Amino acid sequence: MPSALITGITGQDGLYLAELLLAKGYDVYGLVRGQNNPKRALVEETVPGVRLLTGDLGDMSSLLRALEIAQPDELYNLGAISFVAYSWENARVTSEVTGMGVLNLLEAVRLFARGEPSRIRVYQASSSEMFGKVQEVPQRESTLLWPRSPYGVAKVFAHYMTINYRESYGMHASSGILFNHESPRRGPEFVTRKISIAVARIALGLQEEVVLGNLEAKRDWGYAGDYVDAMWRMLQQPEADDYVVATGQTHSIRDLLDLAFRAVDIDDWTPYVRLDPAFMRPAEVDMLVGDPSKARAVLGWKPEVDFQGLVTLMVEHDLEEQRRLAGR
Ligand code: NAP
Ligand code: F7E
Repeated sequence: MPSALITGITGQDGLYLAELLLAKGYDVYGLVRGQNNPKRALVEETVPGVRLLTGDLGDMSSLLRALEIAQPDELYNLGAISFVAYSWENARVTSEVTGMGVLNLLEAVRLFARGEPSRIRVYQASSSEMFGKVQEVPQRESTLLWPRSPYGVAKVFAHYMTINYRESYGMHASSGILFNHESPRRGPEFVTRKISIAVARIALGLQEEVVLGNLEAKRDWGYAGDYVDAMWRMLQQPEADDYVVATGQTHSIRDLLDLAFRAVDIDDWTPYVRLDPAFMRPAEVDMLVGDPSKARAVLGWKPEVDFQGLVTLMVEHDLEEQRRLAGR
């Protein structure tokens, strides 16, 4: 039975990936940080087959200990400070976790693998935020990186460090350059889930408006359940490599609002949306759209859920959840 270790198990992707690997018969270990992490219970409830280990990307000895216990064939590094807006206010800690944390992990694998560096296959969660001020449309693996936030800069560092460990030590380390992917498990700070929760609550009469920032930005949004499958496929390849994972379609926040409100039969959302500059970013990534043709050709991967399906899925989930929370 292959063994896999997932960092970031308490996050959106960690849960979907754990479900996928358990269904494939893996022994799955998950790294949880903190002495009393409130999300631990959610992981235990959602994926009870996962064995949880304590550790932090900032603490290399905890990573070495996790490797010792899990003896993984595959290591998925999903752990990060991942909220772009937060990264300006907390640039140093974002750089330490999202950037230097990856160096800690690669170094831990190199030391642990003792002269056999390709024995553990490594996945690094790179991001479309690395393209930032885009130099090419659509963005592909070879597009010049131009990050626009401390988060994006930290991800670029981690991305090139992953490539460097592959080239320097022969590690089987792959980077998935994933474009935005969402789900009912998305944190409520991200715009898709903020909107799906607000729309559900507005439809149920529990909330009057949603307060947002820039409605013009465009993202290539896919479904997280589809994207974790691409991560697994990358680690099944004989050679490690980097892949863009995206739908190839882009939509604005306005398009997202259209679909989300339409899902609760509201055609004109303008009375329910207020703009506040507090949600604008010091530098914006205006337009992202990925070219996933390499992932399709080499990995045989393609997304199953389209944008409309994704938004409907999220709003329907939040209608049910908000009804339950309101005791209806
Ligand atoms: P997420 O929900 O924010 O999860 C992030 C995970 O990282 C959480 O489990 C968090 O644990 C963990 N973490 C934070 N600080 C840590 C530390 N010091 N040591 C160990 N773990 C730590 O993110 P996601 O959406 O699942 O994304 C997974 C990965 O893909 C992240 O690296 C993200 O940057 C990247 N990514 C995401 C997207 C996307 O659209 N979702 C796109 C491209 C790349 P706590 O629960 O303890 O905070
Ligand atoms: O913002 C705009 C905001 O926070 C999307 C992370 O998973 O994907 C994610 O990063 C857009 C931006 O995600 C609000 O200005 C408007 O243009 O949902 P988001 P993100 O920044 O794209 C990438 C690929 C990652 O790697 C990251 O880890 O929406 N926007 N009004 C807003 N955004 C938020 N959060 N809140 C608003 O009120």
